[in-house]
Amino acid sequence: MDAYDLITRNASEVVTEDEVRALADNPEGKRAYVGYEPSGVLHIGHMLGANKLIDLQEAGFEVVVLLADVHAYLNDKGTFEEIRETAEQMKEQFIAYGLDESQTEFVLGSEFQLDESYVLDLHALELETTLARAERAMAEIKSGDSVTVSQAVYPLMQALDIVYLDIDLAIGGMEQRKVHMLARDTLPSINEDSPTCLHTPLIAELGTGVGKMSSSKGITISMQDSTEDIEEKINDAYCPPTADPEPTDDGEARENPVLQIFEYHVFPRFERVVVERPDEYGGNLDYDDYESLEADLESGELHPADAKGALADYLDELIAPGREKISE
Ligand code: IYR
Repeated sequence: MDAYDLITRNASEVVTEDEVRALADNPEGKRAYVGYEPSGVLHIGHMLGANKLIDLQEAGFEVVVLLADVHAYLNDKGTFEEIRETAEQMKEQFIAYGLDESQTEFVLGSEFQLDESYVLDLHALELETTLARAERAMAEIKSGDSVTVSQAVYPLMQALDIVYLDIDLAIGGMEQRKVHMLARDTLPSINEDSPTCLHTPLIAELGTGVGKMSSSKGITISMQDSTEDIEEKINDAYCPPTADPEPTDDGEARENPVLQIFEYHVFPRFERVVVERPDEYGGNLDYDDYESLEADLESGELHPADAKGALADYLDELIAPGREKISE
């Protein structure tokens, strides 16, 4: 796989493609980052971001994980002490998940976001940004119903982080895209370049395939789950024999979360995927890419129940090292 394909594999969008091509031409020493509000337990969304960082390390990037303690505080996620403690747990789980400690820089937001120059640049961005724009950027990130002043400051700080961490490529889930668009539009006002961005997909809600999986509602998969929890959740998941399910009767779009987890979580981390089946049901199936597994599910060669059984096993293998860290 060439550098551009590795950088962009499984991405929902890149902004812009030309800018990413320029980075792919010479990725050595380039810096990419993703930021998270610290939470004690890594969930499947964090793991998806980590998979992208692993791709980028392989392509030659330096990788930074921002543990956004000040952002979590501004988004009403707890006291500073609580947030700091969960930041440390989160870092350990990222390492257990496979982000090599010697190749990954973990930074706490408060290490640089309280410096005078950062705060003055932040005020300069505040002057350039309407409340309505900041509010729109936060639509898929904010906790609570109304938007507080702290949550309007939040996306501007996220924009500045890109400058202060000297980032060439900003990574985030699709829910971060409006913050990144705000960053692209406003950073030139303080004489900084518009950042290049890459957005990772969101997995569909596990039980229904309607809407997106979220840590705040519905079912999610996290490093807290036992082997049995994972088996149960995947067994109950929505998995029609197609990657492109029909919309609901109410016209809502549906996706297949089981196939998405194979595509975005399993195949990037395992070279081969074996679906075990007794001989009387045709024996084991062996895949070395996602597309052939999808094709077999669609043709009926692979039964959804067998696909789910294999998915639970592979997910469990990915989660087990982080789970052990939690119980320490
Ligand atoms: N908005 C992210 C947290 C975050 C990400 C980055 I990239 C930052 O520079 C700062 C904060 C979230 O929703 O978790």
